[in-house]
Amino acid sequence: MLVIDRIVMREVRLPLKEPFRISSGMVSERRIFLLEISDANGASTWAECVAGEHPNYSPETIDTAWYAIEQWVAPRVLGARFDGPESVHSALERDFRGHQMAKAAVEMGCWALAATTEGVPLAQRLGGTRASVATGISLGIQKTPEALVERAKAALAQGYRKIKLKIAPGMDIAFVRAVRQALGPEVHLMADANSAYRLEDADHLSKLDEFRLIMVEQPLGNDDLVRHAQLQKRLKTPICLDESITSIDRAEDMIALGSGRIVNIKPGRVGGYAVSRGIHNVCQQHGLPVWCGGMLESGIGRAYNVALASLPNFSLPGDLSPSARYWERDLVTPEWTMDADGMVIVPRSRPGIGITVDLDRVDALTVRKQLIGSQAGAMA
Ligand code: OSB
Ligand code: MG
Repeated sequence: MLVIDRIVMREVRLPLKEPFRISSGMVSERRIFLLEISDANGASTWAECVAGEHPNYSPETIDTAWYAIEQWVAPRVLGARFDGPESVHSALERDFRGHQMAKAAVEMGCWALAATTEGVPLAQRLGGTRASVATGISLGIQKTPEALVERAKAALAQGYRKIKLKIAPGMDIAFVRAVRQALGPEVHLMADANSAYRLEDADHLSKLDEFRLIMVEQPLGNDDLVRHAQLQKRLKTPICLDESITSIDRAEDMIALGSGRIVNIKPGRVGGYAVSRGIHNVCQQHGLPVWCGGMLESGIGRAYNVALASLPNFSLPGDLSPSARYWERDLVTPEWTMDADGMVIVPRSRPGIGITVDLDRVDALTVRKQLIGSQAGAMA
């Protein structure tokens, strides 16, 4: 039995070591949305909502997610009696459209809280089977191909198993060519366009085929499937969908239409773990690999992604870079690290998310805080 008694929401500001640019926007400081979710017995867990500052990746933002959790998500779960975290998703979907990242933060927190109270690691509670997960890096758009080559070489030297290059019109073919030439034919390279192209660009995008990328991620519209299917017919390079896959149904539609051959699963984008596992299973049944994407999470969100990536069909390296790739100092101890073979260890030694939150640091960085649920009166 799972009964949530209290949710504390916080916003923490964390500057990135260097600005991260994608085709649809740039971020230099992350507004990190953290939650502490507690049950009536005082057990609690930390969770993270991955929504960004601007609605340039998905329609949600940290501010809409804050409002959605306060107004609709928290009231649905507080005091409700769930037989387990498996039931939280359907309770949040009933007559409640959208707001996947807001829902996911609380739903995933419920899985972690269940793992904590049951005394098992989160990865095990989800059905994860891997002891460690392979990691790739997502490199933001750089000013010149040379600058991108420098970063890609450094990433390769660090052991990353996959190198993803952000592309946009005018910053694509020459950039990918330069990196392929510098790193050689064997390195697992891919490109992510974040919806920057149109189907009319199919001939242009087919120029990427000569670089033998392992995939091209989300070239067309953020909610498109039909045009991606047409594009896939004209590309040798497999299409991977990110933005377009927001539910199990959309993953099934992608497979039925042939809109892509790989899915980037971000649990925040799809509403949490129940749907992530569902998409994982559907893809597995159809022989399609999946991998775990990232949203520039703090070490708290990273714990949730690493646990998910330990499921068997996460067979391609995820965007699961270690703490030092993003931050001078993370919010957790120990910080997330990667070994020289690009592997991140899945925490298995203690119940729940498996890392400790540095509360002094979180307190020092908190710019807003709101308590919902029991003892709400004590906050004022
Ligand atoms: O498209 O995968 C994406 C970051 C923000 C928004 C969208 C994307 C990304 C990344 C970052 O690629 C991956 C990471 O967290 O390292
Ligand atoms: Mg992407």
